[in-house]
Amino acid sequence: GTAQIGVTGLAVMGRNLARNFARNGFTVAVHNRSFARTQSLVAEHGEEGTFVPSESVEDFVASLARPRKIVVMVKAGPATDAVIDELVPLLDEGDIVIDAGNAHFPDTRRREAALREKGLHFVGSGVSGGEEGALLGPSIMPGGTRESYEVLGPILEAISAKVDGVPCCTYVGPDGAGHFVKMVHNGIEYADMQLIAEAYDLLKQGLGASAAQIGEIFAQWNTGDLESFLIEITADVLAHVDAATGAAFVDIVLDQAEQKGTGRWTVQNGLDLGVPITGIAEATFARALSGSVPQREAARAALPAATLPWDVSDRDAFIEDVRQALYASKVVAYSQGFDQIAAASAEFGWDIDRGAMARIWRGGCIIRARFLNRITEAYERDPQLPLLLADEYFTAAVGDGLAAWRRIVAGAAQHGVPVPAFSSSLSYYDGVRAVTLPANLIQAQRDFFGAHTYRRTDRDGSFHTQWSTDRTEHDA
Ligand code: NBP
Repeated sequence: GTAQIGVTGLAVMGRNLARNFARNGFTVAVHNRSFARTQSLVAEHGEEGTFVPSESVEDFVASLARPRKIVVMVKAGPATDAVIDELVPLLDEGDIVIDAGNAHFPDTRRREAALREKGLHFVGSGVSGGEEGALLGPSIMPGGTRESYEVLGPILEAISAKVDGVPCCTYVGPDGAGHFVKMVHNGIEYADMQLIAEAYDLLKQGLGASAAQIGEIFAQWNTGDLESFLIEITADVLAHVDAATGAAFVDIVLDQAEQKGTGRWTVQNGLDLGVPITGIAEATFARALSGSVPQREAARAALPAATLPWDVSDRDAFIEDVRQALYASKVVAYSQGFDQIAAASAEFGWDIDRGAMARIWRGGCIIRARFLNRITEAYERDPQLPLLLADEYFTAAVGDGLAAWRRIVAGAAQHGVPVPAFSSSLSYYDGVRAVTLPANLIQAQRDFFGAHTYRRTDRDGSFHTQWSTDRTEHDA
């Protein structure tokens, strides 16, 4: 065969990826379980490049040049395993199978190990940016062997988004590293969206501003430090008018957020690794709260507000406070996400370059933003940076907004505006910078009821106090 790359699974994502390869001059072998999709792709877009359609998996595999490079873009889960099982007996040593779907990284680790035993390369690759990204240039996060990236990298980089001429695609790390990083990307996306939603709510409740007015504020913010795809689309959405009613579009959208599960995976992993990703967790729980309809109905009827007055007479100062609080909270949420990447990298031996991850997220994905350059620069200054917040740029940026951040979180609490992501980010900031935390008391309690032992501030070792008898201390 002569095709340079193959794509199997031609629903919206696979179809657009295949077109992207073809438009970039690659000869693309295309296949789908039901042949009709393959036929419609070639019929509708055949003129965009060179497609080699096959009805059977055997013909599809045979149409590819070796080492074969096959992108699997089917429904995540059992469908992915089914396709891999069908492909594997037809492949030869050194061939590369790329799962570009939204796999959970433990599945990717399992699949990579199984294919490695058979002499095949398995590349679990995060692909962000949805349908449009797949067609016009996604952010691509491939894991697997370095050897496979040498062959595959140039092809993936060619179809990826570019920012300042730099591809939004780089080798992430072994086995599940690519899908892991994609998962954290989605978790950060949850946090970023929640923070923006809280800022919107503060402006709405604090100023009584209309959706259109708030949209103008976001459009203004998009010209500064906050410049990002999510802020841009927020301004756009807020300006949109519902055709049926003439009302602001957001005002007719039901306030119950849904989720497909990557936020939950990210939070579960944060718990597994013991990394406090409070921004992502609060964002995920905030969606759950919004969807807890019986609870909200019961609470709405029964719980008093007992709010205190909140002086927002200076509108411009208030808007600037919200902006600064949003930026500071956002820095915390990203800092936590990068901590999670560092922790997983250490746990699984992935050696992930965090600065490079920020670089490939600058384009082609939902969290794309100019701000990510600052993260890349921070990790260039210190690749081992223990905390993004401790980098000089971020310390200064958050420090500048600290008073505003405190005013907003305190004001929201007084006025009864829920700001779980703003306030947990501020609490994290105060917790991580605290000289002492009340964990001394936690340890004392644990020793009291469970003989879990404690360490002392004045000498090394582990100790236990005989709480129920004479309260003498013993080495543990
Ligand atoms: P879907 O997730 O809707 O899957 C449909 C595709 O899977 C079709 O090609 C279908 O074939 C194939 N398929 C199924 Br279902 N079961 C199969 C089986 N047992 N054997 C072979 N093929 C099977 O497609 P999508 O929305 O294009 O998404 C593809 C992947 O990309 C998913 O993992 C998804 O999570 C991910 N995704 C990512 C983004 C993003 O922003 N990164 C956005 C959307 C989706 P058929 O045509 O014969 O039914």
